[in-house]
Amino acid sequence: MTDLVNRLAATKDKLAEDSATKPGSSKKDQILEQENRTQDQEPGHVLATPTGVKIDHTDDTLKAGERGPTLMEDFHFRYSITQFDHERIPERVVHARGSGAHGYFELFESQAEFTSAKVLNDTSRKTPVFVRFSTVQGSRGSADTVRDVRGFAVKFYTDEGNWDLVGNNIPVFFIQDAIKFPDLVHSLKPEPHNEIPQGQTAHDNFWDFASLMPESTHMLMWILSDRTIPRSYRMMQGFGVNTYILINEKMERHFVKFHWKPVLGTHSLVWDEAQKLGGQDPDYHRRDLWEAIESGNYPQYDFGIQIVAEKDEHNFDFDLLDCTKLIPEEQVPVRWIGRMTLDRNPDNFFAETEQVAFCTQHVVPGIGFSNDPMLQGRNFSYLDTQLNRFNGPNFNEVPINKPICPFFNNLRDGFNRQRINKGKVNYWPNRYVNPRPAAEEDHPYMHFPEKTEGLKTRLRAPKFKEHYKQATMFWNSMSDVEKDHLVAAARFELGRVDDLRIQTRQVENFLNVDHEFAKRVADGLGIKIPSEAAVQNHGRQSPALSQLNTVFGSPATRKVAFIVADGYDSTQLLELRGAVKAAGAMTFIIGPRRGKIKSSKQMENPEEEEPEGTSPETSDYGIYADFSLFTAKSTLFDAIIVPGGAQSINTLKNNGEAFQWINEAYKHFKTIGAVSDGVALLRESAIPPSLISIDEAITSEKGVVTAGVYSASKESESIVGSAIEAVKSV
Ligand code: HDD
Repeated sequence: MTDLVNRLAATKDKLAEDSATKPGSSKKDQILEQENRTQDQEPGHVLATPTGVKIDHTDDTLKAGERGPTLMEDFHFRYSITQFDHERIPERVVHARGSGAHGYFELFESQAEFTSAKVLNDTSRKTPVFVRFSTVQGSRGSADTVRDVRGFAVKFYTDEGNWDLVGNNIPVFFIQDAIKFPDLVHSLKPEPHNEIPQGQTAHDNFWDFASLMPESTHMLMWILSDRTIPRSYRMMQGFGVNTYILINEKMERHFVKFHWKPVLGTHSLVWDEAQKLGGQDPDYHRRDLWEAIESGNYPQYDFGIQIVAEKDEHNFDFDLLDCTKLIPEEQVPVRWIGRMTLDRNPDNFFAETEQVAFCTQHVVPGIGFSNDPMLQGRNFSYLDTQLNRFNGPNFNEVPINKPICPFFNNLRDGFNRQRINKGKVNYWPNRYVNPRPAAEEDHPYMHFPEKTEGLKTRLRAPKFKEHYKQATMFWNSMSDVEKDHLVAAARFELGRVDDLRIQTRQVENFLNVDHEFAKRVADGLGIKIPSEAAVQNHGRQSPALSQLNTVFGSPATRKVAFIVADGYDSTQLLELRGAVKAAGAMTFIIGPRRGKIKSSKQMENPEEEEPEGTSPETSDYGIYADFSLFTAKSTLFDAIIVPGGAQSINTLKNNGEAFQWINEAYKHFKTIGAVSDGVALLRESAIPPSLISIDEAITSEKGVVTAGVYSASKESESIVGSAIEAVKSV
């Protein structure tokens, strides 16, 4: 890892130099620029119809007299309404709710040994990418923070064609064979009779199906873990899930699993927080991604591969073709070989994020498919679904989907064809020998010439039939707090199931994972289970599965809220805020109202005018609140800090919202800092008094940091420590 960081630093300058000439975001931009990208907001444009006819009046329809009927002749009106009536395309049948970003991929270590794909063997390239993160269950307008799998789909615009890596933030899947996908999705979507519930799997149909499908057990453990309530799209892992293959120049094959790992670490919300955020800010993840990129805090993910040589294919106690299983990292380490940076927000949500069309079958020479029956089925489904979404096969011509490399073929026409093919022939062979089939030096796509034979059958291979060992390994690998969360999630999900038969069957399935787990879930549901375990826990663990083994200790991009009212101590606020900012966190001022909050200095000398030109960043007269205690809640922040100032604290003591902020932040394991009089406010909150010291700075286990006596620098260090704690506590 350190190696990777060093190499990153070394290549950073080089990449900056190269970006003007090498393929990179700029290349995709140039192509998009040539397409129909318009700067609608630039001054000087004249209103016109889609046929280019200028229009001088757009506020009234054309009528026969002031009070007369509207005339069919009004083509401007008809174009306006027709376009509007047709604005929507069908939302995705799953993963309808999503957010996208542009960026680039850099490779640090050539993988030529395994693959002929230039994107994975030429370290001088900087490949443009577009990423779409999503939830699965909810519709396009559903909330971001629901308990759900997150999609992590990446389109690489390589010089050898587009490569789509369509993954999730969980490395395994519910089912083993694509033929079960429609059943799975029907079961998890809102129920068919009343379209309830939205954005949740906590309902009878999902658990009915899941409890009848033991192969889903491993995935269910992940679903019930904190993975399904990520803190941010910037703080979640990504996995290709299916086993793919890499093919090298010698036409040798290796099996491969793809990984993404966020540089900021893998972090989650707590359930109560996630539920509240669903109402307080349904766009929580979308906004977080957008704002991070706008403020230059570009999300980054390391890219890794797990490689299995063909000769080792059968050396595992699971089948490599079974996507309900992962390859434990302790068995086959992940080789971290590159990094993706997301550095640009889309200009237009519909044109880019909505119209981006991912297909697992979009691979480039050197990358191929294993016989994983899910992957094979997906290769059919994604093209089919895009045909439905785009009303035909020309979706690859939409700017966001268009390859950046030149390409020619005899595919023609169809709805909304953009390309104007010149020339007399549209078939092969033809008298112009054009476009000719690629020669070897053109590096064409070669399907791996795998020998296959067998009887036609609907049977599954023997190792596919074992469903519990890895579910047990997942449970064993969780820390105590993660186990608590998992049990609570199971109690919640199954607790929303009305049919006792379903609850019972699912708990009986959990008995195959671990007796203690099943018992704890059963206790929460009031279900009896055998006192003895039917199946012995094998005790195996994979430490890489626990989120406690992720990156901690960096407050970078974390959101810290300062709560103040008129009469706050500006010296304390400015020092603390400066220290928190310097540590890389983002700071926000929260007051009883928006607008200017006056400092104690200004309150004491109300007549004294603030000198002209004083920066709001440094003013000791007052500060502007970004939110009021009413318009935002502690759920939106990672840590809160209460500076002193007698009058400010007295006002806050009479404000119920202020206590809600503090109490909820405490309940959600967030860091809470207070200095001088601020400590008195905490004393009246629900935080146990034993965690609050009025004398000196302490950092308690629960992340409450207080300093009753404020002396600059010493305490601000502790408070910055508290911001760092904020990262640790979520
Ligand atoms: Fe899928 C969308 C990920 C199994 C059929 N899937 C979709 C998206 C992601 C995944 C991230 C959203 C892409 C975007 O942002 O536009 N899907 C997965 C993973 C799977 C998986 C990781 C398990 C290995 N999917 C899967 C199966 C099938 C599909 C087995 C069908 C046989 N998936 C689709 C789809 C979607 C889709 C219906 C809906 C919209 C779209 O494709 O473009 O075709």
